[in-house]
Amino acid sequence: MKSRESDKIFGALESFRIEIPSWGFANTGTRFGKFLQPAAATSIEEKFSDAGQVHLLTGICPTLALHVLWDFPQGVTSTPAVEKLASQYGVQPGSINPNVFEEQCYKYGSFGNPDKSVRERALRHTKDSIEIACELRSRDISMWFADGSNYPGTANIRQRKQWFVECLKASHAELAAGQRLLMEYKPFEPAFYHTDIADWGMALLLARAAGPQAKVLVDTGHHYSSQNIEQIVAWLLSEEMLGGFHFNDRRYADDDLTMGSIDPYQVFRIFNEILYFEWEMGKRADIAYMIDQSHNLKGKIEAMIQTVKMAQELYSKAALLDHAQLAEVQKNAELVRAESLLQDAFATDVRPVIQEWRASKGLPLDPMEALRQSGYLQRITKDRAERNARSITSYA
Ligand SMILES: [Mn+2]
Repeated sequence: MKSRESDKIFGALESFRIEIPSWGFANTGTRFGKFLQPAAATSIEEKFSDAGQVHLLTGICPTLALHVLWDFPQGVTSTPAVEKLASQYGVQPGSINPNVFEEQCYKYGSFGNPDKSVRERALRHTKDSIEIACELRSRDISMWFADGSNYPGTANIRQRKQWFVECLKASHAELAAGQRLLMEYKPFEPAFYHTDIADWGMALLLARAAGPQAKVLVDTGHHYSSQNIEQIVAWLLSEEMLGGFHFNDRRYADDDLTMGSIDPYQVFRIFNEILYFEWEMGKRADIAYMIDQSHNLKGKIEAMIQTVKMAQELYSKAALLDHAQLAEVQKNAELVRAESLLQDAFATDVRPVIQEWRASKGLPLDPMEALRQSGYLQRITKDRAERNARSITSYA
């Protein structure tokens, strides 16, 4: 590889960071059941410890996304303990994820629930979550709603939209300066007739209604099959409304498979749109790159390192593209040359340069191998196996 290309990759890697989720280290499963893993994390301390390993070995995961219901059992009073764990394990609290979908009261929705007292409860939880974020100096509050309905005629869709606007405005009013409210969308599941925030257009309208610190979050698994996600990304960028990503891959629906495991070219095309935008505007796009995956079958820490490596490779490939040249051939409608620029960058093996970058940072050349050699997996398997085996789980 030419040194100019290596320089491009080094430049891109210098600032590329990706956030990992606390729930990615816990025992989770499908709706049919969980396969328990002996090394899974069952406490917030174990989640921080595992995330600390991923950051130690990759050097690019300094923050951990936290889930209010699962990681803050005592709400805001749990924050000093979380702060202590953050400094102990060298990973800072990242985005704060409220949970308004799990409790019994949310059977018919949260911000869209026809019962005012339930909407108020969901709003109170969101405000508490924002307070937690303030205490922890977390910037992003990441909102995902399971709200929707299963049968035609059972929900007043327009009324629910209005309730969402009201609750989101009230949530936005609690944000500190610099904080952001990220609005995630999803076409279906758990609701199977209508979902209140079903696509990027609805998320965009609601974000605009909520206030200037609200942006859209794109979860790559939350689209219909064959949807052109990079086009959505390009539109949100041009509207200055792209706040962040939840990366994962899919074959059928919201499968939460490992990023790039099914269609790495799609992730490359998304990164390309972002880097093309940044080149054209001469500034960085303010985007939170996050992973939203929780593996049921793969080893959790290994799966996370595999994902982070993949993200770094696909981002590096996109960074190779010569955007001045791309703009030129697009202008001249040189179709094959334009497409080939993408294909050539995608086909380039960037792994040797990434290894050089890791060496320059004193990081292990192969983080996966380093994990296997470290003895960490053996140690946590031994320490946690008994507790995990006792965790009984059943679908019905
Ligand atoms: Mn998500």
